Amino acid sequence: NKNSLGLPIGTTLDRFIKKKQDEFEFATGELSQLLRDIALAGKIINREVNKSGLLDITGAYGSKNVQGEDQQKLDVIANIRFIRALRNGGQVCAVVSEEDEEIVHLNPHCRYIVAIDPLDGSSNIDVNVSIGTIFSIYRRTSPIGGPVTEKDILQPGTEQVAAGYILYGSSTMLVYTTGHGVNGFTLEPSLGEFVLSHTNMTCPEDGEIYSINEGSFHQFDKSIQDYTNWCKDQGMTARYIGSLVADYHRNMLKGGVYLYPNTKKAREGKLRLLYECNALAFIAEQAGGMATNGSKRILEIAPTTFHQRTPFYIGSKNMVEKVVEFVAEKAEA
Ligand code: P6P
Repeated sequence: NKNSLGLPIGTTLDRFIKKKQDEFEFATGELSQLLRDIALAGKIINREVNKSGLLDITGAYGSKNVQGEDQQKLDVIANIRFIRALRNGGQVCAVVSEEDEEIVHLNPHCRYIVAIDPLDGSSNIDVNVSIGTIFSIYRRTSPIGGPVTEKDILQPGTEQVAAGYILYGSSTMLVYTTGHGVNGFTLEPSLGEFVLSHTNMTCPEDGEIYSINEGSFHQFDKSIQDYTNWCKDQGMTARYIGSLVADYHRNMLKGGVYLYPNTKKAREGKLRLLYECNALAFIAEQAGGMATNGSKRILEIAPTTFHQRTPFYIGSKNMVEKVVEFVAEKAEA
């Protein structure tokens, strides 16, 4: 089936981007080039991920990232590769990354900001479970040529010009949106090309899958405990891979809801607003789904710090609305 651009399944990412550029006047093609740069880095990481068991690049790197988590070697390699690809691609003025406490300044004469989690779910690498890259793209608000400011970085999710993820799973997929729907590309390894495989992706309004770490049940607010029990009473299916991109992608395709609530241990939740939640929230909404922190649309949260966390409920619209119902009841109670 063809998507709204009349491009058949199997079209390469390059041709798709070129066609979109013609269709949506992507200005000077800078964003197109940036998307290509990200896809290139994704192919390189894919190669590393697929060999990680053989090249002794699994296991902890001996250093800790800003989150205080042991950095897996592949985390560090992915961060280096993505930042190098963005630097060489020549479209990006600054990057905020899960792996770097401070902003990485690239070319001050460029207009795009990238927020990225180079390799999310890296604790899954050693046990060969799917992992993912998550990215958001913004236009800077400060004048080109000048220094990149905190204000450039701390933009709400509504200001994203593009967002996407790469899922290194049973196949490697790039899924992204520029605000005109969501399309999925599967890597054809023998060609080294991402080819269009999922056009105009939509998230079913309802579903039977709920994804939450029930090991933390006793740390949840009562409203989330009640919601989790309600899911069981409905006979829903529990699926939790423990890798955000993989859990999100399955729920978007099949219908479902992913919850990472605030807990006694993670008072603000665990997931990061700038380079995890905003990108998936943009994609979810473009696919007809929904993403909230329990009381507010994720995309409308005004960021105050680079690495801030947020409670995160995302997926099928009607299911997320049900979570909000339970959370709101708590608020009224
Ligand atoms: P927990 C992986 O570390 C991650 O950031 C996400 O990919 C995943 O959904 C979540 O944390 C899992 O966290 O606390 O359930 O192990």
